[in-house]
Amino acid sequence: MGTIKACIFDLDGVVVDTAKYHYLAWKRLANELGFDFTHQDNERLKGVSRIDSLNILLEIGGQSFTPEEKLAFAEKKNNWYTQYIDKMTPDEVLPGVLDFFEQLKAAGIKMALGSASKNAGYILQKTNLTHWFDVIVDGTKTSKAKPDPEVFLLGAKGLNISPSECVVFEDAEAGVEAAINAGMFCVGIGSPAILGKANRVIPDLFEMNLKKLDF
Ligand code: B16
Ligand code: MG
Repeated sequence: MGTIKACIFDLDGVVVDTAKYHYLAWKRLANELGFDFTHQDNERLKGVSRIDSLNILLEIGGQSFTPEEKLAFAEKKNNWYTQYIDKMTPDEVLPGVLDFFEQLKAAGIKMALGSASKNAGYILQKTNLTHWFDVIVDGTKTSKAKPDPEVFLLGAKGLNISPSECVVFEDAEAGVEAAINAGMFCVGIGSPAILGKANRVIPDLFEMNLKKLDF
């Protein structure tokens, strides 16, 4: 591809590992409803919105509730989840992230966040990452969930950079599809078996640097 002018980062699974806190909070809800929720089940929730995650969880437990009851469960889970976020520190930024961010800043490459999470602003604040981003698009600003490209297109628009000049870093299958649907180059973070639709797959941002960005 041509010159890259911007990098757009997913949050959970790319910059920080909040999936473990989502897991603990969803598991607590499942247990309260009388069924188990495994790590394998949790894989299905990565990159998926809060309410869609709840629907998957209830499907796993074989239970159904009214929309009002579901909203109350989602809120309950979020309260438990944010109690974990309250305790987060800058030490929880994943390996290689800050080095790569520094390189991007020095090279004048713009940076945006493209996350499904409504808690993204709070997580960035707790981990001291807010200042790195020129634009922050999170679950409070989008109306369509990944794999819809909305979150990443809003990021490019906010940066005033064409989608074809953006690279997205994503750990979830739905997120990779969203990036490709946005017409962006996508680097998958994690396993090639799950992220096969990405243009490239690496295990973590520790494996990324400015030179490798020359796709
Ligand atoms: P919240 P990302 C996503 O974040 C998580 O991967 C997903 O598990 C979660 O359900 C979703 O955010 C919504 O999060 O309940 O905090 O609004 O990977 O898009 O940064
Ligand atoms: Mg993610």
